[in-house]
Amino acid sequence: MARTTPLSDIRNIGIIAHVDAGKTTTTERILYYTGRKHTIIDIHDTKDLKTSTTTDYLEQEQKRGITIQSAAVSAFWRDKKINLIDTPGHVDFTIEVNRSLRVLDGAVVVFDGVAGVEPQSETNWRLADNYGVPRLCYVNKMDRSGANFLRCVDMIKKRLGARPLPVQIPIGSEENFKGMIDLVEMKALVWDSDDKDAQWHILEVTPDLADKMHITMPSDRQLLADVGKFRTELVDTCLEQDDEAMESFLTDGVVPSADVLRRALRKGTVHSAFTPVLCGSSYKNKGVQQVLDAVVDYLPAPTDVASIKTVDADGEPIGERKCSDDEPFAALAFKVINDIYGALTFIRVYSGVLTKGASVLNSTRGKREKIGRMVEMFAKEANPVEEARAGDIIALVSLADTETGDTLCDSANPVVLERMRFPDPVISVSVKAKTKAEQEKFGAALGKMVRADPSLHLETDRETGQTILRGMGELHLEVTLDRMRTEFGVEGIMGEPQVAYRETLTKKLTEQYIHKKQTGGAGQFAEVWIVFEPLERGAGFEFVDETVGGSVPREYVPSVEKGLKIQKEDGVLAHYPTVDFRATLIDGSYHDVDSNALTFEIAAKACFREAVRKAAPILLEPVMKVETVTPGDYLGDVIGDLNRRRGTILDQLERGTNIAVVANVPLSEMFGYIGQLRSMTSGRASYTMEFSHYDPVPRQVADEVIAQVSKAALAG
Ligand SMILES: Nc1nc2c(ncn2[C@@H]2O[C@H](COP(=O)(O)OP(=O)(O)OP(=O)(O)O)[C@@H](O)[C@H]2O)c(=O)[nH]1
Ligand SMILES: [Mg+2]
Repeated sequence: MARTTPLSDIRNIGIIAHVDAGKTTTTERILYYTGRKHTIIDIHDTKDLKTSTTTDYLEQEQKRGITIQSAAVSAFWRDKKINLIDTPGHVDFTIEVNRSLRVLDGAVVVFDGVAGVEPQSETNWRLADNYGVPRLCYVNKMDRSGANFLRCVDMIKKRLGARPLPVQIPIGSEENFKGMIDLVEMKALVWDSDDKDAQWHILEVTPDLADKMHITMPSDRQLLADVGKFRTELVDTCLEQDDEAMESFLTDGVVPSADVLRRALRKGTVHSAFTPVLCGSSYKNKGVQQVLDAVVDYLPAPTDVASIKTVDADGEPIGERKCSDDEPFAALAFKVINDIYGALTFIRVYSGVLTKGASVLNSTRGKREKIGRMVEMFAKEANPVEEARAGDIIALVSLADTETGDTLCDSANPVVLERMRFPDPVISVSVKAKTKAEQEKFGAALGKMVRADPSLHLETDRETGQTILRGMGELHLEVTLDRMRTEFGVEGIMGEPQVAYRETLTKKLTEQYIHKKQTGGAGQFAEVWIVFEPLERGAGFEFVDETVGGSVPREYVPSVEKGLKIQKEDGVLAHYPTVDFRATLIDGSYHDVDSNALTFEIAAKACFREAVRKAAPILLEPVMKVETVTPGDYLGDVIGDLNRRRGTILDQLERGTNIAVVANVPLSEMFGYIGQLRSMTSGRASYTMEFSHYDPVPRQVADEVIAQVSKAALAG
């Protein structure tokens, strides 16, 4: 089979934003205007579960009116194939944005025209920076009371440190939002109805445009009066991208044509020199087709972005794979979904061609995978395909061993693609089946949920034997259990949320340990000398072998490392994992008969316990970055309350008519915050929080935590 869509005609893009900015609403319009869908469903009409938007089809998404998992759809616009992933804005589901951005070539960042840049706009923007994904900005909700385009552009500059470049300016705002001036064509596009099928009129940009459109608000009129200034900024910025156009502009005063401008905008966007900004109101059906035009005109095709890097066993880059059908096959598995019908593994093909029935290598795990059914996903609908080519995003049915982040490749040309990074879960709950009879079914379903979501971790409490589920937030854990009910038909119960504390040491010391046993038959012997030293926050664990002359035989060094790795998970203070330290094996001794892998593992474990107790261990706690948005009247109360929660106020920002208080607060102090906040502000304030970093727990608080853990252990 030959390629049907040329690579240059493909756009793999994501829609990212803070909660409620209008990503799903925009996606619905995109599917409607591209002819993929005949009715538009609005988010607030799905709560009775009788209907759903195409991408928010989970019961939990319909009921709560939020997106929980990313969903892929595809559509054609001006003969270009757009593969689009709608992502969630809620911080608890950041993993979904993370993995989508890893495999996409471009993104549309949606902003609420009233709130502007919100915490999750910032987090997602930084994620896109990390993955080097070129972006467009879309200032949505221009129809809402308080919408302000320029304020949003200014926030993009200041809070995101970006270089926004308006390619449109709005005509009017709030209930008087009429359309926009296209600064590339220098034409006004105006709608005289909110109807989804209303066509826009094209008008000349004349000085009396504001009067003709009955624009009365002074700031809206000023924006239109400044249209020349915005056009100049656009032309000047475009000229930076095109030497030839710059030359003829400077020498002969030739103003670049719209086509020349669009070419320059494409070049600058693809190289992230700037970010074009558009405006509109998806809900009122204004500006969505123009966003589609911009996606086609400015966002990269798979061949426009840097080739994917290949890495060695340590994750260090060693080469690259070009996006081409002629290269050997390589793809990255970025998402695994499990339901009663089996597993679906989403892959992005980076090079080569994959055909049904092929046998490929999972190079991450060194296992072979047989490719059975292949499908192109359209939200929850699966359409069978026979092959997939470079640049495609498809799903494979029922793979045996492939997990999120693994590479699949041609076994004759093995490579490992750059891995994905996952956020660390900071909150945990104990979970169990509602009835004893369902325990096994519950365990199996839980295993599948965890396999599908790398931001969930499962462990067994050593003391109490309880199953502990760790995740990104209370909502994340609640939704996980609720999905087990709807997707696997098994009900669970959840304990009180707990903080995922950690332990570390603060002193460097050298410890010797001799493990020796002489009981009847064969004896046991191993001696180790290990230096333990603290590392900076976030460094994790490092093991170094500095032994010389075979004092610890080479084959037993891995056993020492293994012993330390096991033991560090059970900290000396309160059984939390020990982090941010280095262990250097410097010396030891062995016995020809009595030493083996196990004796060295035992010695290493005991050495760790003895050493860390002496190395001034401390407890670390997750600290959250909290942003509380409140009307000014309650500012004092909100700040006072955050202080009582051991918070450190970092900043106060204007947010429309409200004030956003930004603070670092320990997670343990944030349980039940929403209730307190609501009653303090008569329900008028809201907040978001995300993990920031780990900090030492103050002595007195730490003593309480440790006491509680040993009490629970006794009770358990
Ligand atoms: N006034 C107005 N409301 C809008 C507009 N776009 C979306 N909304 C409303 O904003 C709410 C949130 O919209 P969604 O599309 O679910 O937002 P989202 O960004 O997908 O949200 P999450 O996926 O939960 O992060 C819904 O009630 C929409 O009807 C708009 O242009 N104007
Ligand atoms: Mg959504």
